[in-house]
Amino acid sequence: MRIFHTPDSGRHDPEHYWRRGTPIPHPEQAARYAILHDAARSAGHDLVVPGDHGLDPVRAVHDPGYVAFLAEAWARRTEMPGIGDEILTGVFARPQMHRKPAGLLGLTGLYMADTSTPIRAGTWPAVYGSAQCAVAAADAALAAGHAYALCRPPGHHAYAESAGGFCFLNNSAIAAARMRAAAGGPVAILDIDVHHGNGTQGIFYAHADVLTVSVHADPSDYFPFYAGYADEAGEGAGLGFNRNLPLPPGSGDAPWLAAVEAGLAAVAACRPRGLVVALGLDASEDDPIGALRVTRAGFAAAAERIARAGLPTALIQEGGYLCAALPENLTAFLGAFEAAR
Ligand code: SP5
Ligand code: ZN
Repeated sequence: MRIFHTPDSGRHDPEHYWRRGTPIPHPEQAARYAILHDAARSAGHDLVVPGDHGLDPVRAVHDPGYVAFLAEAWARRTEMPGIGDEILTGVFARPQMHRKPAGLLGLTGLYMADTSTPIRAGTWPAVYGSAQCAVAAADAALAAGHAYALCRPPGHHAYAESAGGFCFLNNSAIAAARMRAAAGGPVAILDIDVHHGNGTQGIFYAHADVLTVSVHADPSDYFPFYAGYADEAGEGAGLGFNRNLPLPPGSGDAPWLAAVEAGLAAVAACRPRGLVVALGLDASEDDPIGALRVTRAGFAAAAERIARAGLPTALIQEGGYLCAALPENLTAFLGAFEAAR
């Protein structure tokens, strides 16, 4: 498997995450990059640092003001008196109140959905490099059938104009838009991260040419809480082109694979030119913040079914947190995918 990665992924190093009033180690740690990279290399995959395609593929899905904020925030940090190692806010714009202010603190609350996305010295290079991996994987999937982007930080909770859920730029959406433009026709995204792909859904909600399908733990009492329900089907021209398949917490391989198969049936019905898989590995039974009980064999079975769809496929890394099973689940997925092609 051709794998796109960049050492810049290690430069975003959030330390803490506020959980119920207490700072705990941030789950989306820089070590994820090294662990996934080393596992892929040991398994014999072909690791490549992508070329630079600039910001045009990013601006194809993200608001230019938001992209400029991410790119420039660290250089503007002296606007926040007393700023420490990271830019973060405790004040947030609500939907009823979203004027764009001039200052950095107000902008941070406009462009962030929660406190999980601190901007530190190396955040932008990591975020930018992660998006470039997604672009390269989309191109390679169309040229050579399939590719994997080791994206870190992840992307699927990022909307066109907001960060959240450890995500800044929506790598899966960027890959899908890139494929749609290059292939000149509809594409599909199948998101199997344990969390609903709310940012991806939001970006394409009114679009008929990107089918978005997400298999995830029921958001009734789980992140991202405010989206991911089965009755969200798209709007306007996009009505019928969003599909949510929430599962009860604790669901294991059988219901999860049945949902993946239902998702693949929806993908096949729209006859896309390409497929993006938002490949979170946090549905694992061993994941520290997961809510489902998918085994390594379950991930391999999903990979086999996805490969058999026979579409040009860009696999985009999303969540999946530090545990012994994390690298094993990646190599099981990639190995089973290749074996089934
Ligand atoms: C890309 C992705 O998977 N984002 C997930 C965002 C989840 N946000 C809620 C995290 C709750 C963290 N709880 C930490 C408990 C550690 N024992
Ligand atoms: Zn996740």
